[in-house]
Amino acid sequence: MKNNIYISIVGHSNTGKSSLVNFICNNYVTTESNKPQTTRVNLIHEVNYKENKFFLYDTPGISLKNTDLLSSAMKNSYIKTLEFTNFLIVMMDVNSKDFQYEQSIINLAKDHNIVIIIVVNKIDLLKDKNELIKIKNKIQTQFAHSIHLISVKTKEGITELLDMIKNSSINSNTNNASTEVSVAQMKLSIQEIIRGVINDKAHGEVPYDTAVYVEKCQISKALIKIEGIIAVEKLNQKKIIIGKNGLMIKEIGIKSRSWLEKIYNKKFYISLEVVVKKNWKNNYEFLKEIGYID
Ligand SMILES: Nc1nc2c(ncn2[C@@H]2O[C@H](COP(=O)(O)OP(=O)(O)OP(=O)(O)O)[C@@H](O)[C@H]2O)c(=O)[nH]1
Ligand SMILES: [Mg+2]
Repeated sequence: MKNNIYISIVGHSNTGKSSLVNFICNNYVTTESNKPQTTRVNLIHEVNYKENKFFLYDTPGISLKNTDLLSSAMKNSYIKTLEFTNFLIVMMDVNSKDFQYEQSIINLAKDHNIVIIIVVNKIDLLKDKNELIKIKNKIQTQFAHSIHLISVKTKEGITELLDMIKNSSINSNTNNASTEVSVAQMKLSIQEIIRGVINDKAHGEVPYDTAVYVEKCQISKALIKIEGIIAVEKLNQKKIIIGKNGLMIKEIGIKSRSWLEKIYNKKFYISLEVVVKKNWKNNYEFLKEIGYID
């Protein structure tokens, strides 16, 4: 029987959490970009790894820049995963200097039965490899947990990390959460995948001002039918997303369909409508509907 292992990945924005999850899933399942605050909601990904089933939770990282309701909901959303996760990957990058936020996460996790692993990403950025040992020693003075150095870019250290999780999972309690990825979770993932495609295509403030809401999701054996809304803040953003003669929105639909079909291994039918929804980031009801707030 397969062992179900829950792994939650937390840490500052831009440290590479989604990149790591992407790499592990070997799919384009999470939104990745240079813009911080890309991930807005906890997203679950299911992967088989050497006789185990890993449930990976990609969580939003904090960035102190924004003060809207959406940002404050994002700031704490990782806490929900502490209830049932077996492993907590606290992600930082080689240039991290202040560990206060990471310490506060670990303090919260202490009350739960969770194995904590500090993962330092982006070691490829170091020109002098002798620096690695110094960095590891410095971080080790701050934390009593094991520290793993990785680079998602060059793939260094990732197999070792996954093997370590697999090997130490034998004694962990793995029966806390449901083993089914729910329709609600699936809707969230679909929303974020479509948002990822928009991020790739649009620039400037459009990605941050855009939300995707799956209004209807009909699942049958071979087909998933999606009716979605793309909400933006301003009329000119709506025009950008629709594009000249509707070309952009068409491309967004095609690209999203191709990712989704690859990930879920089913046919997708997607219809998208763009609406201007002013100040949606502070609209409690809308954030709730979209799944950004419980
Ligand atoms: N050089 C280098 N860049 C990386 C590495 N891993 C990720 N990145 C880059 O770091 C940036 C942020 O990566 P994300 O995976 O979106 O970061 P995140 O932690 O999910 O960010 P939030 O969702 O905002 O919390 C992207 O531009 C990645 O390409 C790495 O190993 N080396
Ligand atoms: Mg992310």
